[in-house]
Amino acid sequence: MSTKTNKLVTLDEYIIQAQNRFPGATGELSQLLRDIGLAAKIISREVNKAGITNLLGVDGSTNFHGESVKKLDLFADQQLISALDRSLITCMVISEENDGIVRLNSQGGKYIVYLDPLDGSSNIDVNVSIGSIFSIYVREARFDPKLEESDALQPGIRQVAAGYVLYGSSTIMCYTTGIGVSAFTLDPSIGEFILSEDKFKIPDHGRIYSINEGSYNSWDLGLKNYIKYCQEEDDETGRPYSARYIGSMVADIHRTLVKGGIFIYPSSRRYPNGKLRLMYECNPLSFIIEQAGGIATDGSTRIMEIQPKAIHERTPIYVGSKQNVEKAMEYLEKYDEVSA
Ligand code: AHM
Ligand code: MG
Repeated sequence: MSTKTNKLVTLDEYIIQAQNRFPGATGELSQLLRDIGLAAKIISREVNKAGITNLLGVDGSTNFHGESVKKLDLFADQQLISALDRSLITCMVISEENDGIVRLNSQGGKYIVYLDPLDGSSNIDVNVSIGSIFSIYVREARFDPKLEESDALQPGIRQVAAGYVLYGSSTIMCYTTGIGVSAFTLDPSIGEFILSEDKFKIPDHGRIYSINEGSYNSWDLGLKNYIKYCQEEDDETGRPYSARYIGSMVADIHRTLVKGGIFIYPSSRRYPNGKLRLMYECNPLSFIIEQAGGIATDGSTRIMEIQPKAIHERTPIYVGSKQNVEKAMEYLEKYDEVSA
């Protein structure tokens, strides 16, 4: 259940009110969140008119992961990075679209920001929801002039804020600074994000499972049996559960947050370490889900406690409502023992 609000509060007002609750706050994190909010509005505008302005489709190049780059991916990347560069409080950005770290003009800036500028980009051409994801850390060696990639290799529990923007039937920005989750819906008529949910809570149990079942044959036995469990009939737990899979992690996580259930991207033959990226997909969305009362694990370790070794590393993920994820873990453990 979430708390509905009646009073109209904009994202900027909300961020400033939240900052005022902490007398020592410098306002830098608030500024950073407002910068992301502004970039999100610009990206949302382009997403909505992409078909008209010919931003749909590939730009002809491939990014360093070997994936074809969509024009909107590049646009979103540029918008977010230049918004963060403008206010001179972020020293570096790590983005799915860039191989190494991106050093910004303020090398002494306090924050390190991870970005997936446009997640789910294979859905762009078919007019299905896509999203942007961000994850924010403080640079620990702040006064060391040498900015290194290793400065960014911090576990998810050190995130000071994280969130996503979902470009769906409406544009929603959802973020946490570690004291609950708030969501804002963009009102295009006034160009403002308006607070729509405060203290977002994920249901403890949901009746939806979300996974790409095309890889079924290469899953571990525990996962195969858990999915079979989801499909069995049982009135008490409301099974069979419904299967829903959009193929945009932001959209699948947003639905999971609202309706409950479980989202899984496991390891498979094609993706032995899972497909999704630890630092700019799994950590930020796990932070949101945990702050809403849910769980996120790689199958044995809490996602946010994984010590990263590389900025673009991947991880399997099981995330969502507490009861659903716990049940999935029971199956993984049970069949792990059997095969041991
Ligand atoms: P992307 O960042 O290149 O768009 O890839 C990530 C996306 C996620 O949004 C989504 O959960 C996943 O890839 C879907 O992958 P698949 O098509 O293998 O199910
Ligand atoms: Mg992505």
